[in-house]
Amino acid sequence: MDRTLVICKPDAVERGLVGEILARFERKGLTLAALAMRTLDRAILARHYAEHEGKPFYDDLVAFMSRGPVVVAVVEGPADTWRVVRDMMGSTNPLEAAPGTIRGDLGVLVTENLIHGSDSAESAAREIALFFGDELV
Ligand code: DAT
Ligand code: MG
Repeated sequence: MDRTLVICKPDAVERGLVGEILARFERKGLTLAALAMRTLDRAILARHYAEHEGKPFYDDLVAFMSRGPVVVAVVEGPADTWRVVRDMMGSTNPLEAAPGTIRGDLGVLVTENLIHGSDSAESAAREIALFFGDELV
C-alpha cells in the first residue's frame, strides 16, 4: 500500500465541496487512512510550502491557506497513489485543468484551486509526517 497527503483547501470547505472531493477518491477505490479538520498557521504553511518561498504568489498563498479551516487527509491505495491523486486533481490552474478532474470540474481560479496533493513519493512522506506524524507515513 502507498499513502499520499491531500488538503481540501479553505475554498473547498467554504463552498461545501469537501464531501464531493473525498467521495471521488473513495469511488476511485482509494481509502482514507487519516482525516482532520484544522486551521493552518503560518509556521506549518511555511514548512509545507517551503519550495515556494520567495515566489510572487507566496504571501497570497499563505494568506489564503490560513483564512479558514481545511480538511487534511491521508489517502491510501496501491503503488504511486500520489500520482493517481494528482491526475484526479487536474492542472494547477483550473482554467487549464481537464474536464473530469476536480479542478477542471469545480474551480476557475489558480489562487483558489480547491485541493493540494503531494507531487512525489518523497513529498508524500514529508507532508504526511508534517501533518500527522511519522507513524502514518
Ligand atoms: P500544485 O498545487 O498543483 O502542486 P504548485 O505546487 O506549483 O501547484 O503551487 C502551489 C499552489 O500555489 C497552487 O496550488 C496555487 C498557488 N500557485 C501556483 N502557481 C501560481 C501562480 N502562478 N499564481 C498564483 N498562485 C499560484
Ligand atoms: Mg505543489
